[in-house]
Amino acid sequence: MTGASNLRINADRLVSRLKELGRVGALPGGGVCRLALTQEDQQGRDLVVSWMRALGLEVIVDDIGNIFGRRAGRQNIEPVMIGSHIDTVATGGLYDGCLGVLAGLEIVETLNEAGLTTDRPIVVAAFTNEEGARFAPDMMGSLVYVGGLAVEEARATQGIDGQTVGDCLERIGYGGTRLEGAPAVHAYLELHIEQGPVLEDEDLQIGVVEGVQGISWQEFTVRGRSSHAGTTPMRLRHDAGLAAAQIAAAVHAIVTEIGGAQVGTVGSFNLHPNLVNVVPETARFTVDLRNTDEQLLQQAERRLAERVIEIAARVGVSVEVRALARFEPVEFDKRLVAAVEAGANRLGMSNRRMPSGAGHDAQMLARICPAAMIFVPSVDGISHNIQELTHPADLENGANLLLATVLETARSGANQEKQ
Ligand code: HGY
Ligand code: MN
Ligand code: MN
Repeated sequence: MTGASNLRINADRLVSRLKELGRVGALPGGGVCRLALTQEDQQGRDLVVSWMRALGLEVIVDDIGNIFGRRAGRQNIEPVMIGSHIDTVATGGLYDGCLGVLAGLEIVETLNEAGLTTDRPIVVAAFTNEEGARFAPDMMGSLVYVGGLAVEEARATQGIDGQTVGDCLERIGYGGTRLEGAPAVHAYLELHIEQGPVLEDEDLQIGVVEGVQGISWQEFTVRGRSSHAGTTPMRLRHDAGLAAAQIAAAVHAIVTEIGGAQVGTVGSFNLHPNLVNVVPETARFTVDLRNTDEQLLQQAERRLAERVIEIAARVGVSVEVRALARFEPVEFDKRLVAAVEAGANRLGMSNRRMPSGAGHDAQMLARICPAAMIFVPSVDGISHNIQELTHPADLENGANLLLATVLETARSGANQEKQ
């Protein structure tokens, strides 16, 4: 394809779409709350679908609400998919997930303007409930898409507010339809903000992501006995709050002892009846453990289970554990990772190979096709925070590298040989 290698995206247009989408669910003090399958998510979905239609894409919604915008290729063969998500956590930013989807739309618009048709079709995907903050597990939509979770089970999932995925999908009008046959994707590419400090610390423009670390999400319910905070001697208490706090401290101790890439987070923590003068009857909290090494992640889970038994016996409470998500580490396709790296070098973008600390839809697509990711720097390394920021120049670099990689990957076999 002549001229394709000089093609560049329109950065102002990309930034303006990110800002426009960011106004859906905007929080008064800045940042975005567009939890999966809420009214705000519906508005965000409607906006993205309207952009897809305006770009001439064929829009398809599957039965877990995944949205696909398809641009025909010269040949009707397996497409190159560009994807991510547009749902956010409750204190989210403009870029997490949205950058990947809107960069896909920007690439389509750039190709439309240039009158370029790729050999392979191009599909831009916005997967349902990547965050998992309202409905566990995370990456739910892409996990269903690749056959890792039955759609019926996913739609029956109850969220933290008691509503089910299925009811919410129908309510927002994205119940979609079951796609015929198994998904056929030639390759999957995802542009995402790093959400960590590495690229900024090393003053690098691009992260060439080699894979995603393992994730273990568990919910603990501690049952004790509520009693009067003033009259109940310490020796007679069954304090669910005390046990939960000791388990949370044990998470930190275990993670510190394992060290290396191990991380652990107690992110949600609720007591009942949660009153100043009542010894807590129940405590419900979550533990997020992650490691690039599956054996060490299992070791962290095992050690935590042992500590829970000890603490429960000592405090005189019972503890129930529910698995919310469990994904082993994933390695991306070596050839596609090398293509991303070669593209960054060709475009003169400083880069390094690295793992992803966060979960992404790409780790699910890797189950059915070659997948790879491109990271761009996060200012102060923060995300899942209303201060989340990535500079326009970095957004532009990431989208241009994504464009170059898509153009290369969307060549059919014959043309690739001509390369
Ligand atoms: O939790 C994660 O890593 C992602 O944001 N869902
Ligand atoms: Mn994300
Ligand atoms: Mn996220």
